[in-house]
Amino acid sequence: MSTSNLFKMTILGAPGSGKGTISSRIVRDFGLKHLSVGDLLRAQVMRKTELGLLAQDYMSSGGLVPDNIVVNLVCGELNSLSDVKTGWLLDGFPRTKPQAEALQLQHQLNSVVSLEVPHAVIVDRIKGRWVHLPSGRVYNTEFNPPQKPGFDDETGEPLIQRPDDQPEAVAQRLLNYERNTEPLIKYYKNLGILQQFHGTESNKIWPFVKEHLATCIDFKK
Ligand code: G5P
Ligand code: MG
Repeated sequence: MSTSNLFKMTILGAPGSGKGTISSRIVRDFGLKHLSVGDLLRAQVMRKTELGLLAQDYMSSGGLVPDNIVVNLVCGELNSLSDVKTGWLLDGFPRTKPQAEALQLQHQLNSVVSLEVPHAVIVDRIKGRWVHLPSGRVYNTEFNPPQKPGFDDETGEPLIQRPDDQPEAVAQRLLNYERNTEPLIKYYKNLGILQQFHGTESNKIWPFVKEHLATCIDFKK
């Protein structure tokens, strides 16, 4: 299939707004290929690649990795995708207007979903987050706890808390989001492809996201 027939979307939202949680449901119900930029970066950090060593300090302090590095990483991944049948879903990219413009030059998105969750709700959630680093699977001690506390359901491997989930880094990440989000939202509003979903619980937001995507993803492909 030529890439122009693929459904191309991104999910935006503050740190902890539920991008990963909603993405896993989109993958389950619509079969899109999921690319989480945070997961891609964490994999590079874990493997101690040149890019990982460069990104590490920005990430652990809650800062943004420079645009050119992230754009090259994402566009490289998108251009090397194979066996994608329906389309792809970016999670956490773009985060700045220059990233959005660089993406637009190579790939025109069909839909941009933005999760609008109050920051006070987010701060509480992040305290209880545990992740399985190799797969990116995310748990929460209250919302979706693992079957055995501290261990991944599928592999039985230990879960960790992300270094950037420390309160100071979370505050920095939320601040960055505030700073960058307005021009980004405006950019996609002007393109006419933005859909915003407000709420405090992923389970209540999800049916609306699903309904929206069902109207725009062509299952006949
Ligand atoms: P990431 O990894 O993309 P963030 O900060 O954008 O990190 P994050 O933290 O991964 O986003 P999320 O995916 O939006 O959050 O949220 P989630 O993991 O699904 O949910 C958060 C927690 O809440 C989980 O424990 C989940 O189980 C729980 N939860 C979900 N819904 C509910 C609910 O309804 N109720 C309750 N109680 N709990 C719920 O990026 C990391 C870093 O990488 C760099 C940056 O340094 C960034 O900080 N980076 C980039 N840098 C530059 N440009 C880019 N484009 C970059 N992308 C990443
Ligand atoms: Mg995430």
